[in-house]
Amino acid sequence: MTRIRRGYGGQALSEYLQARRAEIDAALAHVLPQPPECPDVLSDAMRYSVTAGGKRLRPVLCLASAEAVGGDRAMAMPAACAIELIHTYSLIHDDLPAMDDDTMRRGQPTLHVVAGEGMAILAGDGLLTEAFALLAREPRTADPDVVARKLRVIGAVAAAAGAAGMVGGQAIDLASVTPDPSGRRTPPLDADGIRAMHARKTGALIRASASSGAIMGGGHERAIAAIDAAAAELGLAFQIVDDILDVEGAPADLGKTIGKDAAAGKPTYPALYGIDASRRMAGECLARAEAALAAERLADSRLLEIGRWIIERSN
Ligand code: GRG
Repeated sequence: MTRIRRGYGGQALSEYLQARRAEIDAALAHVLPQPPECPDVLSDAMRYSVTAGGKRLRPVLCLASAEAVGGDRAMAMPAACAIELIHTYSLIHDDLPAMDDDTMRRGQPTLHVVAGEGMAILAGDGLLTEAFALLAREPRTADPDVVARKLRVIGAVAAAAGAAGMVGGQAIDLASVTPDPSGRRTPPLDADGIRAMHARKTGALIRASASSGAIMGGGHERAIAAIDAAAAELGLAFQIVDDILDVEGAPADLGKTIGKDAAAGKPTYPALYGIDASRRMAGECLARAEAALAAERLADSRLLEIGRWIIERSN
């Protein structure tokens, strides 16, 4: 039975998520490049993956962070969309035969299966680049304060998505399971190495989602730092739960193949600590996130409810 919680502002989280996802989907449809500026074939490929589904966790977190600091979520919508474009690019490239070689994602055949590898690579490249064009362009205003916030967000998102963040984490992951062309392998990752790899690969963009929302919402520095710290914990909880779902999840809920981590010999939280301890660790992340938010009187916001959803989700 679905649990209905009447949370912050009297609205259940499920209703809040539904409303935010509808806004995000409408905004995404608007920002995706279209013909004649963009070739039809590329436009179709980008749209296929962006509209294939997905929880929209990162953009929801971005908008909720703007609201948590008392800001206008419309100010954060371009950042929310840009981050979802970057996330979608990362999934497209991660699914390629040269990386995870997955044929299902978000309940649909992966882009390289329907459009070919070359087009999938280009669609990912296009989404990444469009994301930064969008961050630079919107919100359209000459207000120097908003322009300064936009520049700060561009820097934060670039750092989170790039070599020191998601791309770097993916490189560590790839090297840990694949020998290089001369057959050399990197030493297996230990528990600290795995945590650091995930902090880059999935945690950095989740953190940037929340901190960008807080920045665009006009939050003060201590609030931005508290939201950033809480999101770092939520990012780790997200990854732990992702690993658990790869063991125990239902493929129909997840919309992708499960059991691939274990089959590839990847070190995961359940493999290292067992399922029960992994669940406990995810709960501890949420408690630390709550402490970080409470210190700045931000615990009474949607952010903690979103944290609970991250832990309780089935997809
Ligand atoms: C290719 C540069 C590059 C990076 C890829 C994020 C990533 C790095 C790979 C994804 C592989 C993966 C399944 C990681 C586990 C965590 C994760 C990002 C899951 C997918 O995110 P969700 O669950 O997906 O938010 P939806 O579809 O709901 O948006």
